[in-house]
Amino acid sequence: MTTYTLPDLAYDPAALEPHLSAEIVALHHGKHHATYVKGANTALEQIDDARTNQRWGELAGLERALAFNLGGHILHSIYWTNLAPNAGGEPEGALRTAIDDTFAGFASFRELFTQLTVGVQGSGWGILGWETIGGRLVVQQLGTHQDNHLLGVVPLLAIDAWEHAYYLQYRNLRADYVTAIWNVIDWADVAKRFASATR
Ligand code: MN3
Repeated sequence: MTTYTLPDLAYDPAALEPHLSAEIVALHHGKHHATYVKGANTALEQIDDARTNQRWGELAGLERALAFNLGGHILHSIYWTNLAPNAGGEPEGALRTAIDDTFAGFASFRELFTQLTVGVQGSGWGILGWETIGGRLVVQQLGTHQDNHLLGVVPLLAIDAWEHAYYLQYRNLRADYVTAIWNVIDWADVAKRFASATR
């Protein structure tokens, strides 16, 4: 059975300052993300155990736990690699063209994605993804890690809007966090994911 492990950060926790504090990055990665990794492994073990012992009544709850925890692991794995020191700016190449075509330009996309992420009700995520059936870019506003998820969408850019992602630095001002995060988005990583999704 696959055992998930917490991926290392590709940068020092302080590397995203001043946009994201070292304390937030260290806690968010080392505690929050790690908890989802553990939860995903536990849910898989428990589903296996339920199968072995035919405890079918547990399945609905275990599937919910798997979707939440594995969703959390996947999203955070993307989030950390979507961010980088000395990043920001604007996408280029085929990704830029697709964003321009789909959202009437980068500035228009940026406004949409900002409003979408700031406007998450409670805990959730803002996502730019590739919808594989229609072959188009879509944005998604996820509740927790999986509610509202559009099936078949490959996430390209995933921004965490849970309070733990910003509260220690930005308090209640989620909009200030989302505004700051544009300075550390690594468009080369997003473009790499786009190329892979559309290949
Ligand atoms: Mn988080």
